Amino acid sequence: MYTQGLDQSDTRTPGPEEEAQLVQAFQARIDAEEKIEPRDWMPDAYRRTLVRQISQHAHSEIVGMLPEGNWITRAPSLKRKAILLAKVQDEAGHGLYLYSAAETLGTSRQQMVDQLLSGKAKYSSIFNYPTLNWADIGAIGWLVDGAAIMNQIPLCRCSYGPYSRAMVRVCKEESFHQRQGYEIMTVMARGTDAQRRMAQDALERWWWPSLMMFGPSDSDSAHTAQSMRWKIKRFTNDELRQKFVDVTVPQGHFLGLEFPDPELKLDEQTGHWNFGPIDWSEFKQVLEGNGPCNAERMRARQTAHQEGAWVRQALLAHAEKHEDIR
Ligand code: BYC
Repeated sequence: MYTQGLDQSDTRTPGPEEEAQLVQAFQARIDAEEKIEPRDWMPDAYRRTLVRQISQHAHSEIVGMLPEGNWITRAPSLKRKAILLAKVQDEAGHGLYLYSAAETLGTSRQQMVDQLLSGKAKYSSIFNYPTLNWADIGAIGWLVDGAAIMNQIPLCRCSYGPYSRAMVRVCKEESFHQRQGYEIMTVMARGTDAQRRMAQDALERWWWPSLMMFGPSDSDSAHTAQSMRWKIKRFTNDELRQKFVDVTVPQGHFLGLEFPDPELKLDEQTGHWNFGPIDWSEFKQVLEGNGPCNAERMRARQTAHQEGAWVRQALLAHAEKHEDIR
């Protein structure tokens, strides 16, 4: 649907004066809160930024299926299994809407997947941590999907139309995911001593990596300033991280859980929860491929891609046959 007519766009290169006018008119549209659509003129850097962010987002959804998929066969009841299965399928759907949104910018799915499989493209740091027990599934839903919603609700107002529209449905589903995670944590925190300890342990392991999901601090963020001007991002990384902490800490305390941060303290004057320093060296290590599960995640995606080759071939053959009949 999204790629219709993309091949008809104006490919002529404008001269410097015309380009300056185009850039000015483009920024005026952004400032007026107009949506930019696939066939509209846009600066190359805007297109590149979107392809980078949307494709990384899509890869994160797909790789994000792995840590949770690990628990589908071991969920503690049939009901939990059905819920987890539906959640993991939702993540696949999110990946597909996002790849489609990125394709409207002129990059093929094949190119994006190749970049992921060759290790050139990033995906969210959070999915390089292991899911050791069932409480981790609760912690992922509560914290990881909670952080994802905080980051993604503003993306529903992103200046690029296809991305912003894809995010509306994604956010609705993420909100269900967050609630199912918090519900698992609630049951465990109110269960036996052993279950309570599992919930506490999962919070301790997932808390800091969840804060890292929002990206480097604003002073180190390469892309935030320009992405804010283009209204791709509506808040900075630090602003969203703080919002997440403010919403999540009372939820944890309500369950009687303790956060692994001795510096966590409510500032009565601002109403914000102050928190201790993030270990950015750990974040850097994970981004460089040295997190606990980076190699395992990449291997799993490469194997899935190889083993799915026959499905892609069969679908293409079917589509060609269908074309011949028409
Ligand atoms: N992990 O200048 P910055 C989900 C990179 S899926 C890895 O601040 P930007 C879910 C960044 O890409 C959640 N890399 O960048 C799925 C950049 O590197 P490059 C995924 C990170 O783009 C299944 C460099 O660091 N959500 O929720 O302005 C189950 C400098 O950063 C990370 C999205 O993708 C990271 N955490 O801001 C459950 C949301 N952080 O590209 C849940 C869409 C930063 O120059 N993306 N980097 O090589 C965004 O909102 C923004 O891209 C970010 C980063 C806030 C993530």
